[in-house]
Amino acid sequence: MGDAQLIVTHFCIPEPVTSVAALGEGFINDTFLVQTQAEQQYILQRKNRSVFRDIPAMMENISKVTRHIQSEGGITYHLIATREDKWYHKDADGEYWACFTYIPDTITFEHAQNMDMVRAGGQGVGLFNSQMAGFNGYLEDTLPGFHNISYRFEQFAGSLNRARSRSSDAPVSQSNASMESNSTSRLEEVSSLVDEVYSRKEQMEAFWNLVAAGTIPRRVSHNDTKLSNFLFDKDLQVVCAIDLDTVMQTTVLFDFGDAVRSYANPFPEDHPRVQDVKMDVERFSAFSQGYLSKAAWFLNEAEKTHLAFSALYITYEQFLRFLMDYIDRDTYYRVRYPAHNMVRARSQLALLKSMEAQLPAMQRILSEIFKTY
Ligand code: GN1
Ligand code: MG
Repeated sequence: MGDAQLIVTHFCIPEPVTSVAALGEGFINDTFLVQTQAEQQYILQRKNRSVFRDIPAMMENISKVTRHIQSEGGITYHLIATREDKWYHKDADGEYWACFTYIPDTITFEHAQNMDMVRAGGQGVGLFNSQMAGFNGYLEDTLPGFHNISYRFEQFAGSLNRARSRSSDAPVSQSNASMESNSTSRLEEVSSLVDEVYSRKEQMEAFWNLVAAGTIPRRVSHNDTKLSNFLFDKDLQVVCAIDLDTVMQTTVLFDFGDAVRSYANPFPEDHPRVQDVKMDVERFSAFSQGYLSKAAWFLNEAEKTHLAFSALYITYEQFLRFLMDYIDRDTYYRVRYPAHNMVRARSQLALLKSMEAQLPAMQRILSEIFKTY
């Protein structure tokens, strides 16, 4: 905390700062709320260096996107420059920090409370995609392969190999032996989940190939549109997208799909009772209505055709990533208890299975909505 108090002085905040306090529990970054003598508050964030390998490029992307939204008359946060006129401050430990305005009178949620909020969420994601549809600048690919499933398969194979070699190369020393047995049992424990990953491999690669070939066009997308990355007002209307760390030129289908993963499930992404977890068609319908009310105008035929499947793709990818991190002994996502990543993986798999069973219904709902445009 002392750190953050000192760091904040590097940014050109016009009002005198009165306090800097930790805020929320992000999976990736560390976030602080900065209060000042005036009403305006700010967010100070230590960006995660092991996730984001090129933070200056990431901040440049964020600055382009926020300026574009402002030029469209939309609401977004404003980046605060440092005294050296940069969008980030690099501290003595090599850690990167960024600062931006806090948008007042807003709330975030972990999951949707009711159907109106689901529809509003759809409008929010659609609005972000639509505001950026006319952007003709260039964004850096700051997380190469982020939603590229072929890349995730390579990572996954690496993680399985590491876990296997940890057990076969097990050194004899007592302390190491107990560590190894722990990782072997993690892999054994999830062997049926590993099979679930591979049984869908070709299908998922086929979708990615459409993106790689440009059949599904590249556009500016948020790439992390879960519910908690949007601000709501007191009437439960979406104010704007936040957490723009992952903005890149991929496909808006990833934004639609990731949001469906989060809005259409009545439970949080780590809900442990998998029998409760499902893709609720009513929620899917409300979300899609909201999304398409803002985004239908710019989607091409290929995007419309593959919209429903994008939800399966992203849910599958998330299942794979949580499972991989469990096998890797929790090196990426912050966990609250030892089995957390496995619980998350199982929960996402249950959601995926529910989507698979309802894919024809999802497609019917979307075609009905398209008819109204
Ligand atoms: C991470 O940063 P945060 O917590 O909004 C992750 C997303 C996952 C999400 C799952 C850069 O998002 O890809 O979908 O957790 N972000 C990164 O909750 O890996
Ligand atoms: Mg976030």
